[in-house]
Amino acid sequence: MTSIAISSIELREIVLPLVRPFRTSFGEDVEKRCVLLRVEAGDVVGWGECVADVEPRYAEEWNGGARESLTRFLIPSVLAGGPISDPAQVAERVRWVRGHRMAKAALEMAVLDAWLRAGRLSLAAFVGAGRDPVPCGVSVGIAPTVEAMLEEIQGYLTKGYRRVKLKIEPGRDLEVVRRIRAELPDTPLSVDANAAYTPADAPLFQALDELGLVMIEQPLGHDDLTDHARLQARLRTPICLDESIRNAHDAVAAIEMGACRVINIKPGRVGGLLEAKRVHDAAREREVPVWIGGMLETGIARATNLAMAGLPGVTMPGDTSASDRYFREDLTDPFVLAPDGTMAVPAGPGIGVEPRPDRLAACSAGIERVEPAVP
Ligand code: NPQ
Ligand code: MG
Repeated sequence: MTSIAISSIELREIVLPLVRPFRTSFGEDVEKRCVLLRVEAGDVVGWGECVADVEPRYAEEWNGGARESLTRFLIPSVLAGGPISDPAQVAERVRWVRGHRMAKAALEMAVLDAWLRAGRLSLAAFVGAGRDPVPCGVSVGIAPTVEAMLEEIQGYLTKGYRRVKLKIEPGRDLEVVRRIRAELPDTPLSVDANAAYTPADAPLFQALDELGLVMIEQPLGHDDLTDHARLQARLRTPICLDESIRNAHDAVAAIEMGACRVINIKPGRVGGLLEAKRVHDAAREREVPVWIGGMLETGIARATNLAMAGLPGVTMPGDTSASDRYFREDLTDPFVLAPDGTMAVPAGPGIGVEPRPDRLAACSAGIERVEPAVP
């Protein structure tokens, strides 16, 4: 069995400008800023990306907090445990830390990448993801006018994207979606509210229920299941939960109480790739379709999302869009959409990609290194 001894873990912040501002019900981003990890172990290097944002809007975590929890608690705990012979050891060694799932996921990704590279195994093969290429969808931010959104959507449809997700917020919902649906009667369309509504908004969702949407994503509270169950009982359109699903236990509870009929899996949100696989397995056992979400990842975490999208229970196109949906230049070689709306799953060892040295140099800020304590 492969075993790796970690000699150092480096953190840095990556800054990538977005091709256009991305607006959701929780805020607007004009650039992507994230913590990137580099694990060195013998002659292999592993990469991990944290999906936290600059501010704790989508979730409780944020870049500054992730960095602090990694350097103070998570990395020292993993290093203190000695060599890694099984990637599950990462989650075990940081279990004493409550929460901080995005930071934990980044660390697990980096160690897993190094471990897989040492064993010459791809992430897709390791998790049992056989589908390649995978169908891809796209998420459309809130724009000032419906015309602007339609023009953006037409560009994505021309490129081949198989599903279009519209971000909604109070005041920019029913009329916007109605007009877009009228222009695109046959396009698979969904909406994502990012928890911007309350149970008092049930009439809005009943009106949206008439528009033939593939799903309504996270309409209610980020930490709620019961209100979603009550709303789902009144709708034909499946509710998809995103923010509310923090782990496989939540997924089982949500499915059993009827809070959703679809789950958006984001490995970073649930604490790592291994927990994401468990969410997938729990949903698949219960015949609930899942898809892989997106958080404007650089090519590093984009590669891992694509690998997970090849799992057998992933039966809907994800927010696994091409690099050029978000960046003029990615950190890695770009991920490119094929004309049929699919993307190839990286096949090389580990996550299958690495940052291009020139891009890493151009986009990095604040590098910091943590090494094992001398015994
Ligand atoms: C969602 N993503 O499904 C998220 C929300 C989101 C593609 O719609 C930095 C960190 C930027 C987290 C942008 C999409 C983010 C982010 C969007 C999460 O709800
Ligand atoms: Mg979402």
